[in-house]
Amino acid sequence: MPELPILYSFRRCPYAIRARLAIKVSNIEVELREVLLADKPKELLACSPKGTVPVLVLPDGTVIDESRDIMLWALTQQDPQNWLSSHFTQQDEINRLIDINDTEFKQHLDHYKYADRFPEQSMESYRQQAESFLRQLEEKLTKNQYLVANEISLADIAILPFIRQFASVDKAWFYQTEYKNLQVWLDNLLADNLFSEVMKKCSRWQPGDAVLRF
Ligand SMILES: N[C@@H](CCC(=O)N[C@@H](CS)C(=O)NCC(=O)O)C(=O)O
Repeated sequence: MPELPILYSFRRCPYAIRARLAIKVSNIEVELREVLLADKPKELLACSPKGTVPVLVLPDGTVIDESRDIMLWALTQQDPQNWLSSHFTQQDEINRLIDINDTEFKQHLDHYKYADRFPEQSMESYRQQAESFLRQLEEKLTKNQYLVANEISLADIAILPFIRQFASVDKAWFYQTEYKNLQVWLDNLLADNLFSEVMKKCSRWQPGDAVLRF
């Protein structure tokens, strides 16, 4: 039996969710190791001392410890739904959107979600700052069904878990906003079986456990 790549993951982490989505759609089998962020296994830290998830360890020992790189690794090998291959000409726009998501928007999201830890400003003020990204996405979705085209691209998948997290902070607020296309986009992507598959619960990995194929 060939050795599988190992994916250290945390179920609810948005970065890990996007990595799992790309791995799952690529049909590449990996061993899934669910970790607790508060008690990371030494095996994970030995491969990637920065201690974030997701981390993918290939059978040849190569370590990929950034979620975007894991997505690209998976889709470069197998891309049956053309998340990468249909969108080469939109690469700059895709990267730009993911960059904004991972920097500015992620910061506003954290402030909004954990507003009690950042009392310098109100929750509403953090939410308003995050809205500038929502407006950009909404504008994109008035032109196409997905962010850069009428088919899913890497941008949709990389950004989806963060918008999901944002919407969950106050669902009633999110679903009464004018971001109607964004609401439909989110609902459609979350309703896909692929999303349910990558969100299945699994117990925390311990050394010596049987391999959990994902
Ligand atoms: N740039 C990294 C960020 C990953 C990240 O920050 N993951 C969080 C969990 S959502 C983490 O592992 N934080 C470390 C901790 O909480 O100890 C990536 O894209 O993979």
